[in-house]
Amino acid sequence: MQFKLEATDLQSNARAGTITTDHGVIETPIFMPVGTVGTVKGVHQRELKEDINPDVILGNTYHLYLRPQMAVLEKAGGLHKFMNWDRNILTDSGGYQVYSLSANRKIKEEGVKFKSHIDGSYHFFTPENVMEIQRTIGADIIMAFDECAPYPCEYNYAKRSMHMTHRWLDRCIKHLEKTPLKYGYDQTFFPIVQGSTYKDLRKQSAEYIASVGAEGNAIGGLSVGEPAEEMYEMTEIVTAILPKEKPRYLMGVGTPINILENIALGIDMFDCVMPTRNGRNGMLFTSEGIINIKNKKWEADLSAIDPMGITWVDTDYNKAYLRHLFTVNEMLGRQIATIHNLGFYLWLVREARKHILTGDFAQWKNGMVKKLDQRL
Ligand code: PRF
Repeated sequence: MQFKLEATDLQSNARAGTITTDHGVIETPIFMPVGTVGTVKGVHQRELKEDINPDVILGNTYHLYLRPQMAVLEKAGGLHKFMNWDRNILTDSGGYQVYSLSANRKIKEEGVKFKSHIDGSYHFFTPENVMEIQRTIGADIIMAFDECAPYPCEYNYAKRSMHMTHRWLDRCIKHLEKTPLKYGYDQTFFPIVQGSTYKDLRKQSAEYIASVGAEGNAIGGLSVGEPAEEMYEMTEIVTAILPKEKPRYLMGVGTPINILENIALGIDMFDCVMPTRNGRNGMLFTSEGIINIKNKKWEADLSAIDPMGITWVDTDYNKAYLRHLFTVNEMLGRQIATIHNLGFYLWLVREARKHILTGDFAQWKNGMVKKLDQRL
């Protein structure tokens, strides 16, 4: 993997760059659509490519390990071939889903024993087997196995958890070194900063993560219920320490405003279920503000979904029609909303990139944040 820093904003820490892997170039800042279980829910790969056009999507170790399981992915030659996606994929390690999804889990130094949310069967994740699973899935960027501490979190728990995440990181690195690549293209490993909302822990974790010298770095444990100001404060502490010449990925963030504010703090990569999940529930992020399309207010409103027309669905369909599809519970409604929202998120980060390159990012961002906050 290669990261090239193209520009840094003068009034903020925003950066524009490119990440190049064996599956192509990723222009940063980037938003990565979430394709948890081998599909960006509700969107064909062809639509994803042609209409939304992201350079990279996300997959999930936890989900893919449970279904379709590794034997199938190995037989297919990896997730890219299995799902017919020839651009970049990043896989999360399961170090988050295992805490948020499994019915019960026991975290020990050795690893995490958990109960599948699908059939109740028991499984054990360790830093070692999670690296092997990610080799088999075959994503271009793979993540360390970490513990995402809950919020709020007692200082002593957060500290112990952070140190365990660091020890797990050492085990991930050691095991990866002796686990060969499977499919003839490279994989890049990103470690994850933790430390909850404690400044000293965040600083300590960022220093440790920076010291291992990985090709890119991630920040976890944020956007888990803490106020946005606290998240920004933690991002700022961590980005001051992580090396400038490597990409920085803020995991699971966030709203359009969260994304812009964190770009200003020096983050290059984001992912979040918000555009897809909230879209399926009728929440649209538009150039005019946030819309709940299920609201009666839109019953006879024949205006375009979003007059700015980022993707074709925005102007091919009107608000009343989309509301109707949601009212009668037709799946096309959820598909249209998903394409719209992903188109909007990708537009937003591309605009940010453009403004970083032209040098007026901070000004543009401040104007945009005001608009994004409106509810229609
Ligand atoms: N760790 C991992 N994945 C994550 C997170 C984390 O802390 C978060 C927190 N927002 C989202 N996804 N491995």
